[in-house]
Amino acid sequence: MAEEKKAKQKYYGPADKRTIDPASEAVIANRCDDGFIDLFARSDAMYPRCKFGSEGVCCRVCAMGPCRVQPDKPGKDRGVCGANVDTIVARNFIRMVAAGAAAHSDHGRAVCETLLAVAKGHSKDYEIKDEQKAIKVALDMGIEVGDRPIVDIVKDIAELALAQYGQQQGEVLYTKKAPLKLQEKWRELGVIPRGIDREIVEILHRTHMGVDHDYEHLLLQGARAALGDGWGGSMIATELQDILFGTPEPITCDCNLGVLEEDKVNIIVHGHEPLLSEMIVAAASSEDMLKEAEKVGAKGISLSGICCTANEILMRHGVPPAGNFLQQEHAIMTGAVDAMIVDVQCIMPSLPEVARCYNTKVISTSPLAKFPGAEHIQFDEDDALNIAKKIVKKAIENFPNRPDKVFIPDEKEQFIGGFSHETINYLLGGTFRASYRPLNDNIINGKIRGVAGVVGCNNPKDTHDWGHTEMIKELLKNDVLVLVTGCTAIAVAKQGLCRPEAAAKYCGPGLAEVCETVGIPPVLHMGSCVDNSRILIAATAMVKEGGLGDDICDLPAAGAAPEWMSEKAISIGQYFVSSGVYTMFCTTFPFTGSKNVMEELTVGMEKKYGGMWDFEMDPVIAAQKMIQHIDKKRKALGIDKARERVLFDMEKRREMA
Ligand code: CUV
Ligand code: SF4
Repeated sequence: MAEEKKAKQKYYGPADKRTIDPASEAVIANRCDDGFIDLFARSDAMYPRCKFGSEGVCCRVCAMGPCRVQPDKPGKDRGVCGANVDTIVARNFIRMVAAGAAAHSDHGRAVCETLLAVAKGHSKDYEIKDEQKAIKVALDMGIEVGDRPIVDIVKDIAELALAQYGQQQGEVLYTKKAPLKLQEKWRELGVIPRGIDREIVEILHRTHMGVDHDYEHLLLQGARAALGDGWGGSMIATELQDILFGTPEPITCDCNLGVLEEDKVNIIVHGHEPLLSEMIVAAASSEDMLKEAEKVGAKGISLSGICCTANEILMRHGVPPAGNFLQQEHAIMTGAVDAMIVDVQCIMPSLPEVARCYNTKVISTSPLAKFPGAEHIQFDEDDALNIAKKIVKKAIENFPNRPDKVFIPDEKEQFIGGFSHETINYLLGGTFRASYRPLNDNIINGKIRGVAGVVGCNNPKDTHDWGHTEMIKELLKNDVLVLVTGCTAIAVAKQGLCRPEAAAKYCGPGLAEVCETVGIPPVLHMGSCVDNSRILIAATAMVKEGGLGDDICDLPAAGAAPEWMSEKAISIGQYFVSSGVYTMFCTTFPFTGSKNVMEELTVGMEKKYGGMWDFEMDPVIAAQKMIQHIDKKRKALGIDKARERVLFDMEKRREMA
């Protein structure tokens, strides 16, 4: 093991383990040695990692560089153009925001276009599944409802949502959903996004050689583009997907590689946009496809997912996730996958090569994304079901080509997913008087200490899933209710934390009591990465319910991404911070090379937005810092005493027992 990794190993997890997931561990042990190098080995091969890159002080914005700047070495403390570390780190930071916001927002755009086509009667295979949600969204957007036909309302929604992308002036519509006090802060700072695309483009302009060099000014633009993601592109994606595919409700499901079935055609969808995966769900359960499967000797078709597309179809159909980000190769390495269907984001280009050893077909589908070695069948919303069937048929035809060595691990774990903002509201308050009151009351009386949103990816520098699990267990033990999305959600669902029984096993007494009374797990799976917007809405609902201050930054709440890797995570982190959330990142933080930028991301941003970034390698210490922040907020609200009383009462009860 490289020296650098050795030095950091205690923060990355148990040194002898690649993963804490027994399913992945078994697959790795059993893997084909046919000349490909698995992702953990590839990660190790990258040590020592470039120190300049790791700290964010390498600039390759223009061809006078690359400039690797060393602030303490006179003569080397600036790039050729004179840019110092502050400028370079801030530029690198907001370029990550731009890429992340672009990815989420493009996802939202595709949803708008499909919804518009449905309203115009073009995309015959989709329908408006949730009319109630459509009406709610219309009201939010200020679109007239009256007794207009639903398709007309939906057409207006789709058009207005699409217009948010190209809007040049004014304010992105959904920012008006935020607490008033927060909107005021944003307005004063000039960070309300004018249009979703415009802010992303402006980042690229401002970070071009020789434009904006003031790190604080650059970071403000980063915040503006990130808000255009969280309260723009991502929120549009979530809200319009609910109209198109239904608002999620709690649903019980299995997850992990054990969901693959040896005697069935196994199809995995991997990527992000549910437009395709929804149709694959329909195609895979259609009569004609099942007949085709029978013809090749299969006992049916088994569909599962990887990454956020898994979360999308889990939330709405109970299709099981086969794994999270770091399991994409492992799924293929079982030899049991007949086709992996991919669209965009978080898909490793290694897949076709791994797939060759196991006769798996990798099929790319997005007009944006091709993978050397994969077959490309382009998806088209206007002929969605036919194309989905064509793709499913490819998987069926591949079933007889299974390799000799098929190895499906036994592990699968049951969990509950599907906690949209709407269902949390109903679960807590009841169908007739949906409300966050009981949640707020339980926070005020101290049974629940606070709420944490833990989200994000896996990173092979870490022992797979270890950071998520350690952090969340620490939070639960301290009575913090946890909301999860993305690969975190799949990680801890596999660990058994997303089932009601976890309350008694892992939670402090207060949180356990509340979860048991309501019948919910202590970790609520809220969906995919774009569904982090559901967390913003839930936080706003808590503020509006009353008793916990009048802004998101007053809430005893925190956010985290313990095993992050993608640029989307930086965009998410920034819109959380700019919305007032204390946001903790672990594993790595490639901005530490500038003291001033680090100061601005923490102290500076807390002054501006009430939320701040923090970075801590150790996930347990990170959790403790989140708890400290929650306690600080409880104290400011004057509800810290209530909690002491609760603890005292528990102690008394124990004494009596
Ligand atoms: Ni969009 S962004 S690895 S799939 S959470 Fe998973 Fe989530 Fe990160 Fe990617
Ligand atoms: Fe170097 Fe400046 Fe060009 Fe960056 S923009 S590569 S610091 S000369």
